[in-house]
Amino acid sequence: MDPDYLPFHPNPSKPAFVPPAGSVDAHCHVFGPGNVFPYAPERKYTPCDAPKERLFALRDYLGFARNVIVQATCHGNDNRALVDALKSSNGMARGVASVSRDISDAELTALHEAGVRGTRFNFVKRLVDFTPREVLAEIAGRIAPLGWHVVVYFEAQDLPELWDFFTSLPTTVVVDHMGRPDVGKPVDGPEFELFVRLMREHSNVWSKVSCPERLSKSGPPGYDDVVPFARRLVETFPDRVLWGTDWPHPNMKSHMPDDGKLVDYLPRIAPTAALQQALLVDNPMRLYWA
Ligand code: 0GY
Repeated sequence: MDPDYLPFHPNPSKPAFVPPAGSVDAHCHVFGPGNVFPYAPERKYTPCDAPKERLFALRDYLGFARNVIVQATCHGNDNRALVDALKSSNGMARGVASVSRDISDAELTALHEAGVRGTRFNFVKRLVDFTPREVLAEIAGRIAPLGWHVVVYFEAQDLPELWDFFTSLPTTVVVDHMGRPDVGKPVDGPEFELFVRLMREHSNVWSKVSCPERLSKSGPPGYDDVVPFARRLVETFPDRVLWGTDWPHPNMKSHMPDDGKLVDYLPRIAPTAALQQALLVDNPMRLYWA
């Protein structure tokens, strides 16, 4: 583990908010353990081990039923830890993998059978080396016939340059963490308006309204400055939003969130029972378990 890397919260609080029955934590990771599933040589950080058993225990403790486990960059295109977790989940987890252009059809089929339903393209420069757009377009063309979607992770200032690529993708496109807006800027200012426009004009674009702990400048426990951004998306696009804990919170340098408090943030961004049901149950079930 990197010396400045914070481990996940050892004993999160029990949330006061009770998620609706069948809720899905639609953005979380498994890391290692490194002695079984080694970290990728090209990784930009070395995390703490965050094995499947801990993830499934947290799911139960927080009142969730299912997980969507997202391949993180520290495992590169080696999806073995992810596949192992999916196969151990009794069908209660689906996955988003990272794949390279030279993956075979048989390997894609094996990932699908394990429960993978998407691939992730990461554009955050501190996390990955550059991959040419034509390579990503080729991968998107390969996974589309499987009914998979593409998850994209980028920072708000890069959206103008990425717009044409995103809008050319032939699949559903799921944006991680609202496209990482600068929440010091107005929620109705030009930067976030561009992201809202992407969703308004392209009905295949979804957003995770996750990670207040990464975006907030006001900080825990309330992450108050992120609430208007997430709530705007939940209320404007109730059928195309997802939420996840982001456990074990890789690369959090300022503080490590209490996962129970993250769950208590949910009714502030999805204030009605109908919005909570869509965000936590109906939307992820449609995308990952249909
Ligand atoms: C997240 C966020 C981060 C890391 C990764 O794949 C990754 O390594 O996504 C981050 O550092 O912001 O969603 O896990």
